[in-house]
Parts: sequence; structure tokens; C-alpha cells
Amino acid sequence: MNKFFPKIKKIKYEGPNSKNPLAFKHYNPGQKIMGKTMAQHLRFAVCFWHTFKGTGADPFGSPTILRNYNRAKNPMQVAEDTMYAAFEFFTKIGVEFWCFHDRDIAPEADNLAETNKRLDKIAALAKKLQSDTGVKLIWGTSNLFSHRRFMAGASTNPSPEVFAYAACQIKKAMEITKQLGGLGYTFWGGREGYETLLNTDMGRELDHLAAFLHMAVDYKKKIRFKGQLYIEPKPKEPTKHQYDSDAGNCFAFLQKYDLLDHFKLNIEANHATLAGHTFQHELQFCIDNGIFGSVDANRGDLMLGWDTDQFPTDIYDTTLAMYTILKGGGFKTGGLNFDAKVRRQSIDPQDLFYAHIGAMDAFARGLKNAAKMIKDKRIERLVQKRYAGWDSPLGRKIEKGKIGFTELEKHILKNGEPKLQSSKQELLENILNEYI
Ligand code: XUL
Ligand code: CO
Repeated sequence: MNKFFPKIKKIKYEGPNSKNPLAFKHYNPGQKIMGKTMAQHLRFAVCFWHTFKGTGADPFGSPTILRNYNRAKNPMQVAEDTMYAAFEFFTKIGVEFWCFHDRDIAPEADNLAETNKRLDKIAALAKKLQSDTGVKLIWGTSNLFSHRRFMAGASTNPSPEVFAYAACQIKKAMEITKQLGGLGYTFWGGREGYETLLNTDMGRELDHLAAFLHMAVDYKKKIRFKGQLYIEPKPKEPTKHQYDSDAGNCFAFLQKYDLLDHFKLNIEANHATLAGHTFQHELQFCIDNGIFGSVDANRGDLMLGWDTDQFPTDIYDTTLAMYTILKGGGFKTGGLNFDAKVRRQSIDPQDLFYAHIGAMDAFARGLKNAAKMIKDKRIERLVQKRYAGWDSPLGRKIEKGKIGFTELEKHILKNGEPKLQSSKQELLENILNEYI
């Protein structure tokens, strides 16, 4: 396959001294780190929507990015060409996985039956290209937010007719995800949220969202789809308040509605920062609560308050993310999916390659740094020391629930003022810098 990116050959690892912009400097897929190859640790995925359907359009201007696979007059021809271009890209960049929304891969027709026929046709092509190339589907998802029928949400819409339409879409998208051997299925809230509480019955909408997800769990069982279901938190955009606002909120929702056994979280870096958290915080929260699933790897811009979906290049971020993920046991069904788009002015096909090469190298460096940090245990030891008091007789009794307020009062009256210790933040930051 050399039709849509004819100037680009397969991207190779050339090492840190290479000056070739179309080579990896750090991502060496077969290199072993802590017993697994880099490829096995990082599990990179390319997303169909930004990478192949992104046009650079923004609220102030029309598309700037014109692709050779987007030229045909017939929209189904465009869909086929784009699928070929995508698999050419996946193999040249050397990722193991891809992912898509239903409406990215096949254009919507005038009615559901015809739309589904179009999806079947393109899914069959994707299946063939998967078996030709060995590239696998990390997850599928459904676009329940672009069409005007979903302007007031999908499963949280005030109309049950829209709820029903959304259900049809998920049903079909789950079926094709299963056909393509997808390892998961992601629910991102889209327009599940509100613009004003003046017109919104929030309690009822959340009950409907839960009912919808229960139906998805039931249908998954019915068709024997074995993939992992994910929820992807995001606090705002497109709505002013998105219901799945952050990991903590999703965890509470899943517990309240008895869905915790069926879902894990897909954490997106830029969504974490929009929620006022660090990427590392959201990862750690999921790991601590057994709900870590997958990652949408990108980055925001600290000067802007919206979802810029930039490619991840910040080595601090990738190092801390990989440190947290490795300590949490690594990926199982998920991976690092680049839910990121090139900028409006990055109009060359090569820019797509530079963007992914940079992001893959940034995570490879993060992985190497994190593995050294884990091996050296310098940070871990300082944390252990900080909590050492909990291994004393007093600490143990509290943790085991063997002591109450009366005994604690006796203890303090006898022993007096607690001894304080430095938290050593600056020292820890310096140690981290030694690895960057
Ligand atoms: C939107 C977003 C989506 C999901 C899939 O901010 O991240 O692309 O990842 O619907
Ligand atoms: Co995402």
C-alpha cells in the first residue's frame, strides 16, 4: 500500500542521534523494558476521526487541510479511499491498533437502514485490511453528538424517540466492533449534559443514562461481545456541564447504578486538565479504585480553556503517566490512543507523520524514564518513609479499626504534640528532573 502517502516509507527506529525527521529517536518497538517490549507496554493506537477526517475547520473558518483521499465526488468512494489511506498510515507509522466512531468511517444516509448498509460495506473493507496488515481494533465507538437530532443529548435527551435512535446506533456500532475483533467499546458523553438547569431534569436524565448503559451491557452479553466497555470522562465541551465530568464522578455514577462490574475508564489527558486535575491524578484515581482501562493520549494548552487535543510532547507528562501506569500494573485491554489533531496550519500529509512520531517518541521516553524511576526506588523510598508512622503500633491499630476516639485521646494526652516531618517536595522534584 503506497497510494495515499507515496513520499513516505515505513518509519524506522534510528536512535537518539538521528536527525531524520521521519524516524523514531526513542521508540524502538522490540526493545525490552521490565520484561516486555516497548510495543507491548505502550500499545499505540491511531484514531480515525482526527487523523483522517480532521480538516482544520474551526468556529472561525472552513477547512484548511485537503487530503488526496477526500477528493472523490461520491461520499462512499471517499469512505473507501480514506480507509485505504488509514491502513497505509497505520502500517507506515507502525502502530498495532486503531479506533473509530461509526460516522467517521461511513457517511450517514437518509434513513437508518441505508446508513447501516453503508457501515456494513465499509466495515467489511476494514476487516479485510485488518487481516492484510495485522492492525487490530482497540475500541469502537458511536458518534451521538454531531447530527442535529442529538442537539439535546442522546440517552439523556428529553425525548424517548431520540433515546431510541441512539440505542439503534450503539447496537449497530457494537455489532461491527465485534465483527472487527475490537478489544473494547467506548462511551464518551458527547452531548450528555446540560446548558442550563432551568430546562433540565438532571436526576431523570441520569437515570436514563444508566438505563441506556444497562441496555448496552445486556446487548453485549446477547451478541457475546467480549470487549471491555469504557466510559471517557470530560467535564465540559460541547455542553457547559457534561455528566461524566471526571473519574471520581464516573466512579460514583457506576456505583450508584450498579454498573461498576461492567465498565472501566478511558482517561484523556486534556479532559483531565479541563476538569482541573492533572492527567496523573486521573490515572492514579482509576488505578486506586480498580477502574483503569485505557488512555486517550493528548495534551491541552495551559493558556486556553478548551479541548485543543494537541499531540503529547511534554516529557514530564509522559514520564509521570507511564510511572503511574507501570506501577499500577500496565495496560490490559487498553492502550495509548492518540486522540489528537494536527493544527489548522499543519496542512501537509507529512505533518500527520511528524505528529505521531513525536508523540510515540515522547511516550517511549516516558516509559524509559519511568522504568528507571521504578528500578531505582528513590522516589518510592521517600514516600514509604513519609508514611512509616502507619507501621507503628498506633498506625496499625487505626488502619485495622481497632481503636477509637477515646483511646486516641489517651494516646495524645500521654505522648504530647506530634513530631512533624518535611514533605520533601523540592527534593522529589529535583530527583524527577534527574530522569527527564
Ligand atoms: C471528545 C473525545 C472523543 C472521544 C470518542 O473530546 O475525546 O473523541 O474520545 O468519542
Ligand atoms: Co477522547
